[in-house]
Amino acid sequence: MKTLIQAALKGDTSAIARLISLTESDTDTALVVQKEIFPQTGQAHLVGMTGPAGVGKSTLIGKLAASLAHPKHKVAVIACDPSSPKTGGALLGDRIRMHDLVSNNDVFIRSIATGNSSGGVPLAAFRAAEILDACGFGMVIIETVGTGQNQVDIMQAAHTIIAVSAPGLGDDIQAMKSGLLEIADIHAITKSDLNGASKTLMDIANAVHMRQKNVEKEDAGAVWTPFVLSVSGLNNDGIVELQQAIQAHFNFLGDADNMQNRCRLMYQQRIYREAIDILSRSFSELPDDCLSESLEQLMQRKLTPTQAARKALKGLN
Ligand SMILES: Nc1nc2c(ncn2[C@@H]2O[C@H](COP(=O)(O)OP(=O)(O)OP(=O)(O)O)[C@@H](O)[C@H]2O)c(=O)[nH]1
Ligand SMILES: [Mg+2]
Repeated sequence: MKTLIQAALKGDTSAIARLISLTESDTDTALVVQKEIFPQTGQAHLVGMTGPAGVGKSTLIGKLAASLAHPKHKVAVIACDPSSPKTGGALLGDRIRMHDLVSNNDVFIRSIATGNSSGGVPLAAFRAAEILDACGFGMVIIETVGTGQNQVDIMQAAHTIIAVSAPGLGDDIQAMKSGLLEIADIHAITKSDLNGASKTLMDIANAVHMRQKNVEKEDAGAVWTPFVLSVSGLNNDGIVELQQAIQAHFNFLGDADNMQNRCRLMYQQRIYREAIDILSRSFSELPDDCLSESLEQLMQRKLTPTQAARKALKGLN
């Protein structure tokens, strides 16, 4: 394991890929790896890209990563994929959409199955991002499909959040409806080549403006004003402006303790996620007969379900 970690830290991409696979499925291995690599993390800019399914996230990331990556600033992409890890189909699909990247030595792409994770960003993706950060990637872009509650997940995984919208998805102000307004540092309205793109852009810009007035009233500290940009992954339009917006947000985080505050919030949630993971694993490893006594008592109405659960938790080590 030590040799593998050393190779990964030197930038060997097959060692990095292997390390991510090993930590994806095994918490004990993840812990061994974490102990070695965690002290070297904290250098990468973590960028979250979220938005409805099929909105154009992967296509945009393909263009963005291709224009940002160079030998001294390597870019990694983690696509959180709701499909089964066994099919491999989605990874292939993403690779096709990110075709500009496949032969780019300065870009690393990895798909991670969300499995039955409650949120849009599985724990394995947090761990993969950490490995990539320690292994010298200057930027790690995490793609996730945002649907309601799990949109908040991306806040815990990234410093800068890009919300992607597009015209023609059935709702003019999708961003506002789906809660993206609350979390986005940058709004990218993609498919600017399609009809209706300028209306979607205007709707979102208005919604951001309205929200910003309230935020500024409530918050006495430094306030970030979200960028609202028109882009097209297909035509490569607005990619430079998107790059500049990402850099501007990174600069904002570099000032006045903003980064520290953001990281503290991220790690607070991370501890919570790790704790839930430990608990649910320990619970699933409990032998059946461990619960049988409580189960009988519950059936006879001598124990409530909450009491039974508390008793089971006490039995965990
Ligand atoms: N016209 C147009 N089509 C686009 C653009 N960007 C992406 N598409 C198309 O939209 C479809 C979905 O693109 P993806 O990049 O896979 O979208 P996604 O948000 O990553 O999709 P999921 O990962 O499945 O949620 C594909 O058919 C793309 O070719 C664009 O800028 N203009
Ligand atoms: Mg995608």
